[in-house]
Amino acid sequence: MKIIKPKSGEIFDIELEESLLKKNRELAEENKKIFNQYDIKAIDILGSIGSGKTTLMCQIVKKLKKDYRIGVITGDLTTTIDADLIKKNGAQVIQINTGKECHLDAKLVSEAIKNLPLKEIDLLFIENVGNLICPGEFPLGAHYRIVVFSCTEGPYVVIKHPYIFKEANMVVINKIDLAKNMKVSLTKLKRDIKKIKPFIPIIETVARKGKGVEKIINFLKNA
Ligand SMILES: Nc1nc2c(ncn2[C@@H]2O[C@H](COP(=O)(O)OP(=O)(O)O)[C@@H](O)[C@H]2O)c(=O)[nH]1
Ligand SMILES: [Mg+2]
Repeated sequence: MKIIKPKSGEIFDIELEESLLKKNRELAEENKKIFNQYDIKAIDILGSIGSGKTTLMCQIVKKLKKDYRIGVITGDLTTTIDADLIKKNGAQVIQINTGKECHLDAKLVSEAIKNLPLKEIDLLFIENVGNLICPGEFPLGAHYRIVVFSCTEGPYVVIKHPYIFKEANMVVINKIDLAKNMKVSLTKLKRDIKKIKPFIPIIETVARKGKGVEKIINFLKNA
């Protein structure tokens, strides 16, 4: 089959993109310095729309809030649905509405952290806009990156998005309660992930019921 792949210089905005990515990386480093200065552990949560990021966040906040002061930055195009849900569970939340942008960037996060009481936060979660492609190239300054995908995204979600998995520190396979219905093999999905990143921790969850959330928490406590 004929496959068209652009060569270097054949994509219109390549130069613009390179300087933009460089600037973003610099700002991400600035953000990380601020997190370190305030002794905050920052964790990026990435995944498609509906994969279960917010549900997981709520479960994690519920379980950790007695021991840690938690901040959350939620990215969404226009709504505050996720922010409202997470706030109810007991975290300090800042919403970023990106409008038409399909991902957060380090500049937006640097604005958000100006509005958080950093001295009163131990753990900061950053839920990105639902997307498995664009956020990959935009580090935000977090120390760890968790990629969440769900069984309802079908059997090819990993092999179709290799780059996002390369940059991850942990992968969560959510909605395993629906794996059989979706005719998705967890063994195959895990094999696909290990081919991209052999030693990455993989945690299976049913976020809606809190199943598997303890394992994520243990990883974070030991990270
Ligand atoms: N069956 C099932 N549904 C889930 C699970 N986790 C989340 N959901 C549902 O999936 C939908 C999208 O979840 P949400 O956390 O908003 O996804 P996000 O867009 O990644 O933040 C909601 O209706 C959740 O209740 C799960 O483990 N199993
Ligand atoms: Mg969400």
